[in-house]
Amino acid sequence: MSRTLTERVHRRPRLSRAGAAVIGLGCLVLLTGCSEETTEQWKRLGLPEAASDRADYVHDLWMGAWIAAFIIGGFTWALMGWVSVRYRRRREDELPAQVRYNLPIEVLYSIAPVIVVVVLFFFTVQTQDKELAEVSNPDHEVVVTAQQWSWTFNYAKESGAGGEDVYDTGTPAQDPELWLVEDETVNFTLHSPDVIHSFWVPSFYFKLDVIPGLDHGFSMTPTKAGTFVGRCAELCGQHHSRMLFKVIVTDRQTFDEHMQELRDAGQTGVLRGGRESETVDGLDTAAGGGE
Ligand SMILES: [Cu+2]
Repeated sequence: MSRTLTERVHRRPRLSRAGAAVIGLGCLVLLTGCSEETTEQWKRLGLPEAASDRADYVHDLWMGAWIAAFIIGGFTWALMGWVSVRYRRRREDELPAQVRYNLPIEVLYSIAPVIVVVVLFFFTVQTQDKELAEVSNPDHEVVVTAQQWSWTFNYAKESGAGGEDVYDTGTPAQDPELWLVEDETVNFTLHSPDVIHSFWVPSFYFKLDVIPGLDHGFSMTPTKAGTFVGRCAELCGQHHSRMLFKVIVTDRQTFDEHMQELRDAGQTGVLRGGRESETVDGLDTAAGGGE
């Protein structure tokens, strides 16, 4: 003898008290763990606080993509929910009408994703063009060398005594610092002597691969003073995770003082990372290979 739907519903186990307590506790932890900073980050749907003049473009693309995803997702879930309720099996011994090959629905299924991709592609290309717009006469020229497994920064407009670059370099044990001036334009050229790395400062909302044999770059203006985290975003070898650097955005005078410190320390000339890729200070391991 078959059971009725009502009987089955009544036999379902209810949410246990222990289960409810765990969920309640989880919600409490989540809510109390939200500092103002975290709340603000939630409002940006996970983006960090912006520190570059180009950040707005990516912010808008990011938010737009999520809004589109929520609308499409909400519509799809609502449709699935409605269909499940509206066309559910109402009686144990009766199957709902089984329909297949609905041409208009098939066409909709095929065209809708293409439209979504085309719209996202259009806005992505627009954003990319604005992001990569070069500044013709930047205040700073920085050649960024990514080498296994650290970074070298050549300040090409800060001539030392011999008219050469001023540079700073790091090791996996000591993160190098990239100094910039707030509200002054900078043009980055990215260079790699070994494998593909990726130059990423999350607060700038920008990331660009550093490819051997291809010295390309981008321009931007830091808009917020402070210290920011930079890292390599391309798995580039054994110590990839230690390819960190600090970005220090400051005022012009402090920047000039720092450049003088580098000159005084003898850090002038062009350094493109070849030397560092042969020796890795601070690591108890033979260096040179990234495979
Ligand atoms: Cu790397």
